[in-house]
Amino acid sequence: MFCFQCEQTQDGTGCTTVGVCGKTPLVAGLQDLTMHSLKGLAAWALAARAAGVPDDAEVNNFINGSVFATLTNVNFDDARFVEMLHHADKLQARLAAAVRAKGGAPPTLHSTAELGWAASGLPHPAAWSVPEGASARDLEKLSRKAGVDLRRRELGPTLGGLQECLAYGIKGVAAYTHHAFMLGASDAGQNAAIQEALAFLASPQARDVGAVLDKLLWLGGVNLKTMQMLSDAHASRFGAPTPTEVPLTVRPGPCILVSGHDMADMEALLKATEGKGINIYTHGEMLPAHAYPKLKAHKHLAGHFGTAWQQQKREFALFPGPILATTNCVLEPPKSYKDRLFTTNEAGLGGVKHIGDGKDYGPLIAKALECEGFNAENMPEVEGAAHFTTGFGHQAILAVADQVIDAIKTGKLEHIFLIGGCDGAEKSRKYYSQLGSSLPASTMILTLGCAKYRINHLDFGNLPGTGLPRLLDMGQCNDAYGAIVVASELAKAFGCGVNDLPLSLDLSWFEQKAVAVLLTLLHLGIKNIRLGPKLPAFLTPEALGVLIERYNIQPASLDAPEEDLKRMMANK
Ligand code: FSO
Ligand code: SF4
Repeated sequence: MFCFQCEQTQDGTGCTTVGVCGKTPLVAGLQDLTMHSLKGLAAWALAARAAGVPDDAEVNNFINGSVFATLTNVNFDDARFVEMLHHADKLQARLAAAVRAKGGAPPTLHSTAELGWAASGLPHPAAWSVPEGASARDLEKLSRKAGVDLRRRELGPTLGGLQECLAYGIKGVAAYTHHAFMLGASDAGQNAAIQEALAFLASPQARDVGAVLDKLLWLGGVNLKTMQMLSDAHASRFGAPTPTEVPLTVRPGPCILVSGHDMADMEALLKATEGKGINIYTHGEMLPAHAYPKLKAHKHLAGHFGTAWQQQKREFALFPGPILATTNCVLEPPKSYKDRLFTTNEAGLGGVKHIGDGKDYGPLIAKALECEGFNAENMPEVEGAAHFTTGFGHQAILAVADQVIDAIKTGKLEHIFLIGGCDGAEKSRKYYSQLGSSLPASTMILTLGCAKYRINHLDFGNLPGTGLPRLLDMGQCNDAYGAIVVASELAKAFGCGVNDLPLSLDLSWFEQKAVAVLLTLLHLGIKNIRLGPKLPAFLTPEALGVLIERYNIQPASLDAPEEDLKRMMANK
């Protein structure tokens, strides 16, 4: 296997024997093959659209969901990928028949020589299908011909890495599009754009470094629209988030813990458990659920348990009830809680119960009633803060925009820091806690994503001379659109560009949703972004050089957060 799609990749170069995430070579191969197959399905979907075949909602959602399944820490279940590969073939045959019926043109089946992967034995993805009777192991063997490493060797590390960067950006956009779909929002243009980007990767145009760079920035624009769609979908379905203190204490009684990002599941589970005496707790990225008026109206949405995704093995083991993983980030569970874990949507783990599209939460509820639940003996001691605060979405921040603008004009507010993105297991991520805890009192901090857990237990108080809290949690990584709205509105108020605001972005990335958000920021022309803890392994020094030259992206100064602080305060 070879995979280097996330920040924690082995030795900063690539996972080759087993993933640091726990991904096996079998699953890694099946994921590579899934991506290969989806490039072909996307090419057929484009051909169908061009031929005037009506948009096929099943194809669109299947592509988005299956791409999402290959994102880091989403799905480790080989059987699910084998199913996806077969289903992709079925959908491809259906589209091909529809194109033929309309007299349309099929996708151009470029040779592997034209694509620059001559050593690959696999034909163009639009002409490839699962060989009859192939087992998961057979498919893994085949996948070696479609693997990242082979393509990179043939295309060269810079072009190969940039193509992968585009593939990872697509994974992020597809994930966000799928999240929006689960909330009832979709857009034909967005689906077509994802398919265009996938098909581009199986075209000779992708052999041109300049064309891939252009496509990366274009995809950042596509993601901006996706994130807006997702933000609107959350607000219209659950109401705009409002600032909310979320208890870290627990209530006695049966309990369910919900992780991941999917608020539609949260709402459905709250309804399904209404009046059953079961308390619902959030974990990791689900914390912002407490800020949505329609979700917090359910009195048994009781509080938050634990911290960020990488702590799940320790924290899930301590939770005396079942756990529902709605999306990333899941890890292979130890025995201590495997029988209490349930996945749904694109999340998947071999041997773990999966709640399918029918959304029957019955077995999860039965498990909650059967488990010990919280009682006087196992109530956790909460050390430090008794609550986390969340719910400062762009709507809440813009409601006090006049006060923020006044604080900047009067010098009470010198600088705003956005500390956003992902958390992760590496020790070097303490940089974000060190930076956060050393920020001067005249600064405000916006947080997004699970990176918040590096600092949200600290008491930042209010900005002196104002009633404004210094730490404003804007929500999940899925809510990054809100930060863009706030920055754009402040820039408008000051008649300047976002790069001229007293605002710095210090981003901690981990997986491919973060790649999509980064592309959006580059699309918007945002400069001087700090990125850490490590820079992407898939970008060579040459490719990084282009980003540094154009956007002054800077690696986080892990050993000297105070240096970063000084430079960021000076807008550098
Ligand atoms: Fe973080 Fe990634 Fe969203 Fe995970 S972006 S690491 S738990 O996906 O969730 O903030
Ligand atoms: Fe390694 Fe990350 Fe790929 Fe997992 S997703 S195999 S940790 S690079």
